Amino acid sequence: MAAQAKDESAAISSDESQEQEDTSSIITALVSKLPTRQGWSQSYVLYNSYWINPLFVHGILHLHTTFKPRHDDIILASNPKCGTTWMKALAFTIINRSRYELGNNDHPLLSRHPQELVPFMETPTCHTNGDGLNYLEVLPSPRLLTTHMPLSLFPPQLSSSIAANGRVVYMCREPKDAFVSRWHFASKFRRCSGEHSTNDLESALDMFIQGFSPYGPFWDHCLEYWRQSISSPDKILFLKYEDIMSEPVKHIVRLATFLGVPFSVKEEEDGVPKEVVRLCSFESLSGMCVNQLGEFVRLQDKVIDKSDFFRKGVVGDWVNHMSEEMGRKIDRVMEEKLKGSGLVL
Ligand code: PAP
Repeated sequence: MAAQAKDESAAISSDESQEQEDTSSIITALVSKLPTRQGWSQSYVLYNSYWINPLFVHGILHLHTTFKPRHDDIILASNPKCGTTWMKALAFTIINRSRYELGNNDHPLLSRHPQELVPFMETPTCHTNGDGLNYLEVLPSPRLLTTHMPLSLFPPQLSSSIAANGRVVYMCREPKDAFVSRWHFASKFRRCSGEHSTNDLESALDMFIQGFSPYGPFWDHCLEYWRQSISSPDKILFLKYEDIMSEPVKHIVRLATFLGVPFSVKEEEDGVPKEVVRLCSFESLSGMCVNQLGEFVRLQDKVIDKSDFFRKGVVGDWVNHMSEEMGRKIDRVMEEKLKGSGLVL
């Protein structure tokens, strides 16, 4: 009996891996036909009106076919360089505060980079060692998941689940600061071979205002989430990097309430929200050894130092890199694109 069950399970898993390979070949063929453009140290394809690295498009389409949402999933979404690392640390700490007490030496933030604590949903399948979406399935509930996908690219099964009972937190940032942050990050990307290549700031600016940036156009990405947050405020919380910076405790309290784990009166009296803010601050995280040493290999052959997710962490740093006229170029395009939406960035 045991031998028969083993044979059957081997046959099923071989069927499954054949199916996975077939899906993968279909996706690869589809992605190879998309318009391609080089920039930001990588190549991008235009998929559903968004410029996305082809490996991430692969990851997104894979999610469409195999992702199994759970009713209590929490999705942390953002345009790249808008404060994802910060949001990962905050949401993780808030959700797990009864399991991992703040101030304890074994708090996971002390031993793992926030990027590792909360997985990225559209991780290319080439990074999952042939394990498909197992890295998401093994997570305990409620799962905290991050994505840079625009809302319109969410797998339909995830959209239905969110419409029923899910929660999405969207982190937005002033575009000039997000642009400068991305430009620095792209210049840090290097191949395993050590080769560097990046665009100068002026050319990067031209690309950005044409809508060609990673997961861009930047404005369409923000607008999709903004509109949905207005129509379904109980499902989508729209946060701005600058607002959290200026009134962190107020927004952390709001975030905890939205996530379904509000701070009790006692916790507020004991200063727990303040302690969350402190632990997850730029100064605190960037000073930890775990975030200063080591590197991540991304997108097959690109390497990025763990410390590169912590550069300056301030509001308005764009003035140190761009002229006023360059800044006005971004302001003008944002004003035009956001007109009438009620969203001001
Ligand atoms: P990602 O989209 O690749 O995940 P993301 O974390 O969104 O990156 O962006 C990094 C930016 O957030 C950096 O901004 P800067 O280049 O303008 O400095 C980084 O410094 C900033 N950042 C990281 N952690 C924090 C934090 N705890 N508080 C505030 N800003 C932070």
